[in-house]
Amino acid sequence: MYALGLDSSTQSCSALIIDVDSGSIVAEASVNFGEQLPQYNAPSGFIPGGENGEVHSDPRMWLDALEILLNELQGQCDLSKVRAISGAGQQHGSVYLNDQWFTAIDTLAENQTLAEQLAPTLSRTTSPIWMDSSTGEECHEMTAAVGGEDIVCAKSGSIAIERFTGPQIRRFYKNDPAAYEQTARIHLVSSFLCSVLIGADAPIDTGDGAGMNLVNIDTWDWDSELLEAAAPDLLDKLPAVKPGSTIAGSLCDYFTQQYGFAADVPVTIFTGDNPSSLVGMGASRPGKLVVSLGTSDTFFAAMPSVVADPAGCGHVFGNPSGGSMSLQCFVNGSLAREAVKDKFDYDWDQFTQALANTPSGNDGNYMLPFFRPETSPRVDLPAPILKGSAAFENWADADGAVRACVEGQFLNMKQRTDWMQLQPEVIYLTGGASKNDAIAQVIADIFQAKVQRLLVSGSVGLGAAMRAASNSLGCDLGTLEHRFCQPEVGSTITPQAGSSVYQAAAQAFAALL
Ligand code: ADP
Ligand code: XUL
Repeated sequence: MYALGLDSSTQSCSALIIDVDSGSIVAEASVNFGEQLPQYNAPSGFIPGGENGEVHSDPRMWLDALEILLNELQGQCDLSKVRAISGAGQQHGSVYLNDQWFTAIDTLAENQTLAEQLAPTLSRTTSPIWMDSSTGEECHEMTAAVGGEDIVCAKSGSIAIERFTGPQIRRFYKNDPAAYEQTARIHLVSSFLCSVLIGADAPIDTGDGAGMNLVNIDTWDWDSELLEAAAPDLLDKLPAVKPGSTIAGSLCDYFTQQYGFAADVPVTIFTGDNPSSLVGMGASRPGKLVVSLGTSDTFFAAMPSVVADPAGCGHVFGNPSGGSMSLQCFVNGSLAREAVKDKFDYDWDQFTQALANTPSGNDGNYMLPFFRPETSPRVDLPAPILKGSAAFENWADADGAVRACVEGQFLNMKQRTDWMQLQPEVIYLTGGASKNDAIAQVIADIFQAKVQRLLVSGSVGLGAAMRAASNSLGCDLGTLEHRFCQPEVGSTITPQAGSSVYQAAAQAFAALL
């Protein structure tokens, strides 16, 4: 039995098909928007040159990509063996549709492409995506309307954020009230594509829905005050919010006839790329955390209970396999580690050696390692702050500075994520810096937990395929994780420093902050 997982992301649309019995991946394909669909003028997946922070994409491009992708998959395997489908989309992006949408989606004809048939249903020709930062004013207005940041955060799991869909909808309503009026349905990228597959209007899941500043995380349904703060009559324009285990419908005739799928294949409701990745990394139950050490560092985990960050730095989304998940971004990440490395003209080997040359706790030398404005915590320093020996404070202790940067980053990560009330059994590391065992050791010591490197490629699509298999094929998610999400052999790092070593450092760091 095969399950198909789709991933419509910023720069590409990819898919993979898993054979749930043998635990193998039977087909994999990806369509790069910029390269394969140059007619949409989006070399990196969005239309360049947007003004005032606007970043938009053409939703027809996502539809064309889906068709190219399915064509490619059809060449790789027998699509009639696919018995379950789900998918994920880049979060926050929104698609605006008029009242023709409901009929058009139900009557897709094979002699025309999806983009051709659905173009007349767009009430806004382009879609704002997550990179759009044009809505600062609308964030302030929504926050003021409901009574402050704390209230928005407690209700929706995040303070009002520029890229989130609620403020984006408000801006559209303010700038083009007539087009807003003509809008009968607003979908996320995920629910839009799910609708297309089932040939009917699909719900939004709690994972992607929570990225809108409109869903209440206690009821997991639309919050009337937030809706009112965003735009008039918004409830009528939104689909229902449903848990990730919901079957949205079955694959419509357009796809069975065009691409050779079997009839009546169940399609699980789509989710956002980050919630899907939680599943694809094998971390969908509490106790496992994922730390991605990329340009920025990102921390996400299934949560034991639903709480919002009282400091307003983190985000709470629905967990597609039940409950909730947290996501928190640390902007300085690799950028700060590189800044220290480059300051002393070190390469990564010398950086790693510096960690080996210095003791845990760094002899009482501490750093607030923020080289650029940070979101966790929300600070904007002119330069990092150093406290310790005179040489250290004057940037004359290269190895001490390297350790202080890395220790400062993960002491900060631990303190800023305390609100999630997690008890980590294992921390899965991914991203470019995860190959550095010396950094992984600091993480293991500070969190006092085992650290393992994950061999992930395509965790978003994999998570979608696993969700489909678990919801429609009766597969146990734990068994699927065991088959598809194994950490790299020999990558386990256990804590070496005793739990007391970082107690003084944690206090000193908090005081410095
Ligand atoms: P993104 O997906 O955000 O583009 P990656 O996950 O590819 O980023 O990570 C890239 C980063 O990994 C680089 O910016 C670099 O700072 C970091 N990196 C690469 N090699 C090492 C290493 N050996 N030790 C620490 N960091 C490293
Ligand atoms: C999360 C976010 C991005 C997008 C695109 O809040 O904005 O991660 O989901 O990947």
